[in-house]
Amino acid sequence: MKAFKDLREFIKALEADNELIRIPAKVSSELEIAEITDRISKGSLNKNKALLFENIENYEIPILINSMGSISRMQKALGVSSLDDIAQRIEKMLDLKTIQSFPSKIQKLLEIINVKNFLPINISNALCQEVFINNINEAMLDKLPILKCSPKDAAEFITLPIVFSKDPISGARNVGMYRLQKYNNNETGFHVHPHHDCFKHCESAKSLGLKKLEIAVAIGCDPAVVYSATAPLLSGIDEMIFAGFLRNKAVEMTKCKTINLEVPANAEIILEGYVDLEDLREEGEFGDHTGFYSPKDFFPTFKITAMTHRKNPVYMTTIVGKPPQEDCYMGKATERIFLPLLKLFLSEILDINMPFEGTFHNCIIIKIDKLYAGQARKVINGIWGLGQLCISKCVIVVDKNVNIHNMSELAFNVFANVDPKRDIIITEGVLDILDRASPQIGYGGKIGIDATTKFKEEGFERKWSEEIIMNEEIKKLVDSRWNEYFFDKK
Ligand SMILES: Cc1cc2nc3c(=O)[nH]c(=O)nc-3n(C[C@H](O)[C@H](O)[C@H](O)COP(=O)(O)O)c2cc1C
Ligand SMILES: [Mn+2]
Repeated sequence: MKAFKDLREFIKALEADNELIRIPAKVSSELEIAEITDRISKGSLNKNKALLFENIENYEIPILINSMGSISRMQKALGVSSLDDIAQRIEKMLDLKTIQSFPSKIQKLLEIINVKNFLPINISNALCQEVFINNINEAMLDKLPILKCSPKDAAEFITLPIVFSKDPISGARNVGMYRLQKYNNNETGFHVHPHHDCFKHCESAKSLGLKKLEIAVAIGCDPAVVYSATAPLLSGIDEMIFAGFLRNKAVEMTKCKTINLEVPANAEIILEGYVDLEDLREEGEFGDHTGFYSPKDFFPTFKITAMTHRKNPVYMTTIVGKPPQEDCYMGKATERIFLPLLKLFLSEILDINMPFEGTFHNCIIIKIDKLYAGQARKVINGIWGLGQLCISKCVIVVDKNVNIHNMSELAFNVFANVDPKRDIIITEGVLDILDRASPQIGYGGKIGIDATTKFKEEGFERKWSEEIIMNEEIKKLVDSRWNEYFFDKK
């Protein structure tokens, strides 16, 4: 693939492929843009396109939104013609078939991830520092057309921030995406979930007796960098190396002006500052990607000490609300890209599908090559213990003959194959903190559904009745004569 140098090259590519609409009409960043984008995301006018709002009421900076909000734009963002291409690249590198032992696979994985070519390169004279503001009395956040997405949102939220931090103990970098609620010109909320990596950095800082954790936030980067901040990498793996791997070219970084962190050199906007770990403030409500408002809660405060940006920056953002919206397609990319890594841990998995309606953590459908009794249960329990998948609420496992991307075929198989008394696992454990139904935040009931063929050892003594499948030669015959039956009639 050809790596995009920056967001502007991506915008040009989208425009060249008729994937972007410019909107010169004056619009408000308060709800109006959210409503327009939501309609476009959901296919209004049959035009799900990236939108570039050029004229925002009260602001000079334009807004790019929905730029990765379809499968084709997500593929373009990552420079592939199919999201499975990246999985195949990973699979080939992992050489899963020839390396048999699990430790050697992990060793190989680490080698790949540390490949020299993908290590970020540090440069000076970075474009992201063309303009430098280090006086909090000058406009910083007040310059940015930050969106209010839903009517009951507590304030405006930066929804696509790429947050850089280093573990104060190990020095390892992490890059994650954690929303920022604007409190004023230079302060925001810092909404990082406890199971995410920057939370661990905050905890390391506290354990050293520190009251602050330096962070830098980039807004608007080349899309591989933006996507990498959302990818569920193993803790300790640098997302910028992963971005380098995705774009097949190292990410250029530069030292921040006022803090000890590096940021992507070609970013549109950079916020430099620190999380005040002792200044906890109310954050939320916020209309979340679940389709519901997440309640208020207390989070530490991000205090901005300096801001840098390119001349004429573009503010890249997204809306978060009822699916399908842009984040669904970022999630689909993750589903496809991470499949080979999932297979490292649970090798019987052939494919997975996290339908948009399940907003990722609520429903995961898995197809396996079942060879022995209890294997579906092994996979269900495995998923509940694996990385960010541990928050999955409902896990459904089916046999290898089912197309799990066809919901009708899936439902047919699940309804037909399940004996509710025998095949349902109900347990409790970790859930997404955004789950609206769990009795406690982040903890509650979970369900596993084993819709695979049942074996004797699983208590099924009868013969498993055979599915009706037409002979291939008859299908071919009817295919070839189809027009004769129906269209040659006078
Ligand atoms: C648009 C968008 C918004 C997100 N907002 C948050 C957030 O506010 N807090 C959070 O902890 N995770 C949020 N996430 C999920 C994390 O970015 C994601 O799980 C990432 O892998 C975390 O990286 P980490 O494991 O390095 O912490 C968001 C993801 C997307 C795509
Ligand atoms: Mn991480």
